[in-house]
Amino acid sequence: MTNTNKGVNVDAIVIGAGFAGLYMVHRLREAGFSVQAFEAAPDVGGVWYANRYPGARCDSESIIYNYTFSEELIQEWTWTSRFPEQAEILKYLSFVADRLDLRRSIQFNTRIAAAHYDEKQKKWLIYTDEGEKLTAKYFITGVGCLSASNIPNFKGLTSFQGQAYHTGHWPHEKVDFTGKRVGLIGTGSSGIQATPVIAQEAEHLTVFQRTPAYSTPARNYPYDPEFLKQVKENYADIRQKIRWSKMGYLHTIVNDRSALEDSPEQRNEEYEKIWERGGLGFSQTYNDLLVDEAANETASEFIRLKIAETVKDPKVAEKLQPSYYYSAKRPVLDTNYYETFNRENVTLIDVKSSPIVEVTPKGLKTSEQEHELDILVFATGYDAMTGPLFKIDIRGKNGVSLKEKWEDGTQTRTYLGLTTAGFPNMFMITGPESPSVLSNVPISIEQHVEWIGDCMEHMREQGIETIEAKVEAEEAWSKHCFELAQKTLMTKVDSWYTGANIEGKSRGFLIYVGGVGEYRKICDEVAAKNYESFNLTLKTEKIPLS
Ligand code: N01
Repeated sequence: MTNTNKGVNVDAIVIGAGFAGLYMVHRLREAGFSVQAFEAAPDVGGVWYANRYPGARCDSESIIYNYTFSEELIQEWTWTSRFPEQAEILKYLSFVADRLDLRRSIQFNTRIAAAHYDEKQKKWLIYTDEGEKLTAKYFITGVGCLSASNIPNFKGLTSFQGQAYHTGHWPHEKVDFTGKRVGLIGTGSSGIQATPVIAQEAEHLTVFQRTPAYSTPARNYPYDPEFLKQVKENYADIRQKIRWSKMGYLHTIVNDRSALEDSPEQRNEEYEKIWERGGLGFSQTYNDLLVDEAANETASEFIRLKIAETVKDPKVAEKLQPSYYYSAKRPVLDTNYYETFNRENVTLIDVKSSPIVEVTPKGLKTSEQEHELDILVFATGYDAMTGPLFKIDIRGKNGVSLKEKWEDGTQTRTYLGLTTAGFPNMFMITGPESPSVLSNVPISIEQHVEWIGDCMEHMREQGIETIEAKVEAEEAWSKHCFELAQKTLMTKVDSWYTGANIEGKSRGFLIYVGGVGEYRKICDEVAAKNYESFNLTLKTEKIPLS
């Protein structure tokens, strides 16, 4: 795990060694650029290195939750089940790092503290948290969209005498819940995956729920070898389909009509069919579930009835039923989540009606009572999209920080989610206002990495020294992103999509909802027009090209 390719002045510095950073390193090395990556963790994996909580598994199906750029990697790797668990994804990324010999370009256990653009040198000065300084022409972030964990600032937070963990920073050694009283705060994807697994082991599990989630069954199963053989034989076709799809998945809209066009009986039949199939396809049952309130209510009500049928205690069932628009927050998949509330050793506490008042040395106090706990699990999510970038002191032209630029309350943030005006030669892999987390993320990562690689090659060929988004192009993109999002129900519900989960965070909508295929087309057109929506300066003459 040592790095033998360390340089103080390289073409490109990449942050992160997850899906994004690994491919970026490979793409640039293949193109003959010198590249140095930094990773805070001791090994590759990114969020899959850190998210080791019980039950951690991806919601994207395994056969498409991988790189597609290399036929060799596709043929040499074999997934075991429909939804990959954390350990298997980590093993996959380690396999890729070995196979492509990537570790030699990555310095592990090193956090980048600051990245400052030097206008005189037209270079990025990069500072590690250990005081090391490097320079690079290009600065590329592959920091993940959901890597800056959020632990709410509860009164008495540090006073707890038991063990406390955030799902996103789970210890490597097994946490033993046997005979323990466990409290879990948060019922998003992480909390919902962890709950059934912890409940099986703990003496007692108390789930502290603020907003109930709509969860539909994952229905994981081991892959049939014959199916995998066919997948590998047909991967060129699969690759093409997912790269140009709406969300980077193989599943598409099941019924390309409004939910309201069907009779209640037909609708139930359709929902039932997709419910039985499992996976993320439920939100795709009809074409208007995310845009029409009445259509959405038919799906929401179907799930509420399923919860009511599953959970035996009607009072608990009622608390578990959400009332906002289904899928306006990130939809969740589960394995036996609702069933878990039928266990004797599981209690649900609604912290909307009895809020958490403080963390105490013995446990957690709500407005109604103190819950004594041995272990406290924070499944309280992330400062999404911008949070991981703000952890680094990134400064562009005139010393303006990214944080200052983005937190001034306006919508304008990025151009294509890849670049931002005032920060020349900086690229963000799956940055804010790109499809990122509203897609099968590795597919969006690949598209960004390839676009950035192509752009850098173009610059080298043309003798271009700097590239920087034009302000008007950025304004138009941010506006377009927000207008598209406003046509959906997603902007009408508080969630991490809108920044509402973090106290003081400016609201907006941080994801491009127009779809992976459409987005790819737009990015390709920008390149085909020789990046005319960017300000470009030539190496020698230092005059603007456009
Ligand atoms: O985080 P979340 P997550 N008091 O933000 C609650 C991806 N992911 O880690 O809804 C009490 O969804 C909060 O309540 P509320 C996926 O994209 C994928 O679960 O804000 N509760 C909520 O219930 C996912 O969407 C996978 O009212 C508080 C919970 O904490 C994203 O990561 C697996 C609180 C946070 O839920 C984030 O998921 C895991 C407070 N002060 C994650 N503050 C898979 O692919 C927050 N909460 C399977």
